[in-house]
Amino acid sequence: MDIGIIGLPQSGKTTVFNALTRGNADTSGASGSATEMHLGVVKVPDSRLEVLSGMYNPRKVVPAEIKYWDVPGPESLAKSQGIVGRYRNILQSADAFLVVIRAFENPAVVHPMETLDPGRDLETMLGELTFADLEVMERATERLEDGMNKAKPAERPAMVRQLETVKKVKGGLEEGIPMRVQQLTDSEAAIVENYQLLTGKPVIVAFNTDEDGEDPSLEPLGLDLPAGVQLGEVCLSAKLEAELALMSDEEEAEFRADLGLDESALTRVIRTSYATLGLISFLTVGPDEVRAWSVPDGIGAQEAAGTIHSDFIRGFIRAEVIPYDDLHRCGNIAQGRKEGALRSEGKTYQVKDGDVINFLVNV
Ligand SMILES: Nc1nc2c(ncn2[C@@H]2O[C@H](COP(=O)(O)OP(=O)(O)OP(=O)(O)O)[C@@H](O)[C@H]2O)c(=O)[nH]1
Ligand SMILES: [Mg+2]
Repeated sequence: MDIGIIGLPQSGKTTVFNALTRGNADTSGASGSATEMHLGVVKVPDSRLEVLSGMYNPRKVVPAEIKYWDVPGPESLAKSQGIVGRYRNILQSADAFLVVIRAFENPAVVHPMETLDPGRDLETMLGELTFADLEVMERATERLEDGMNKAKPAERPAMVRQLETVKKVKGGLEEGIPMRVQQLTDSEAAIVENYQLLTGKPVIVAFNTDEDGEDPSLEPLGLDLPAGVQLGEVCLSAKLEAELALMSDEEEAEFRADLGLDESALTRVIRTSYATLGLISFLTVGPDEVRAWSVPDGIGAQEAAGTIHSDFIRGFIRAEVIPYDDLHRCGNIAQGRKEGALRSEGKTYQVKDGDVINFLVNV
């Protein structure tokens, strides 16, 4: 999963990136720092893996991973030039956006819109995503209309369907409705998928707060969001978290205890990301590896097998499933089987978070 960190200039994107990835990327604003893209891979903390590793002594333990990208926006983002060109190209391959919203006071850091106003900044960023998509749909409309004039009769019906879909989505965007909450049929959705629209991607709002003072939240901002739009939200004091992330584990634990911060920002951001994207983890165990796999909630067993290896879809026979808690209690799979906690499930079984699964496949 790839999450693009975006936000207004100087909102703290790189600091958030450092906090999440234990990184040390430059935030001084010195030459070049704001144009450099940073990539960081984060292992998703999962205490179940540690317990299972104690039970199985595997050669390796493989947590799920999230890739965070710190995507520097153009200076002009707050001055209505928008998300265009290379910046857009990078953003369209992310799976979701973490939108950093400045909520910290710091007179030394200039706000591009002068005053501190999280609601306005969030609306600006959401608006930029919508504008960027609108532009894509406008260009697509022109191209399709142009192409229709030159098309052979046999090609026309497909182009008409495409054009109708593009115009429908464009109409929605003009009303400020993100693509992901527009009512589209499956075939319409398949057509717009080709355009990799930014408003098709889930958004997690990260309020970058001061260490003290009250945490902001979405509700009291009273945003006028279109029906059905759900935003994930999380607060973090990025500067502090970035400093903690560079300490040794012991030192960090000590500081957190002193500051009364129990969970790291990373844990909270990841939990919010999973909830917002509707992701769960299933687990596989064995002497070679104990591993977590992230999949969409509601996925069927056969499709889940395909995340391990694409051949497993065709060769799927059945899945042996035991919930993590049961396996932990029973001590091993054989005992789980004896106690009836291990179930044999077919293709359409809906995988649950924490299922420990052994796929029986014919490949
Ligand atoms: N007080 C305080 N300052 C912060 C916080 N987060 C970031 N800053 C400061 O704000 C400035 C900008 O932070 P960056 O992380 O570079 O912001 P950015 O969004 O990556 O900036 P650009 O990439 O230049 O757009 C730096 O001087 C940070 O130290 C915070 O939580 N509290
Ligand atoms: Mg930056």
